[in-house]
Amino acid sequence: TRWRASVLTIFPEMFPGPLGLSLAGKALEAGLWALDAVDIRQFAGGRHASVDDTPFGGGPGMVMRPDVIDAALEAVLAPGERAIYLTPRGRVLDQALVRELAGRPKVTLLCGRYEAVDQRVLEAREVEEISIGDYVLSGGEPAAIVLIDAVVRLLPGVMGAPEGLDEESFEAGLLEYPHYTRPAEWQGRAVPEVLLSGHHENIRRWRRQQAEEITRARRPDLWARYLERQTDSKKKEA
Ligand code: 6GU
Repeated sequence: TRWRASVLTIFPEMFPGPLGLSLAGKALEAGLWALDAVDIRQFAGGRHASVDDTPFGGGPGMVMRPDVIDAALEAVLAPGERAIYLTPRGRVLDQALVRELAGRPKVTLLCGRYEAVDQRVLEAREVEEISIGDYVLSGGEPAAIVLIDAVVRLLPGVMGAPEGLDEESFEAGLLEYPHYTRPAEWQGRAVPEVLLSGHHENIRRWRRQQAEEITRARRPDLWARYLERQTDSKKKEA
């Protein structure tokens, strides 16, 4: 096993969920990664003891108790290890962060339910915070599944042949070029000529142009970063 995810949650039944199927599921069965879902309730002390309580200062929702979360983290973290709390307040996940997480031997993901986790345990345990984007989920579990899926597809042996130098993919900082399969004409729509030409250099150039055009039109933010990267690598060559 090259990589492990430990997930702290009050809904351990949500795991592996979709991660048990398809690419991630096959890799899980093959032992290329490992998953444990740990029920936070185990650490609540007593059958009816609760994981959450009302917020000091009033207001809606509930807050996860620091003592319960601390006991759960104490049980799963090796000395010196840190946990990741999934929250819209966190650093927004991108492919660079996914690569970094894939390079670690393990991640411990804390999923909050209710509104929040008591701030003191986040500080005392120096918990990292990661968000999967600017919208609000009802809990961290779907975010944990997204993060794990993004990491697992990068693990050695999971995707089959790695995509060359990833020239035409998101790894290069571009959106995907358009794809086509049979039939060559469908509902009066033809596949672009160049793709039927067998001219691999022209095909590569066409795909790159398409990827650049789509990125420029749809994601000016990615396009600006891509142009910067191109200029940087030209500078290094010189
Ligand atoms: Cl990581 N958690 C929750 N609850 N909502 C989110 C999120 C995480 N990322 C975006 N929205």
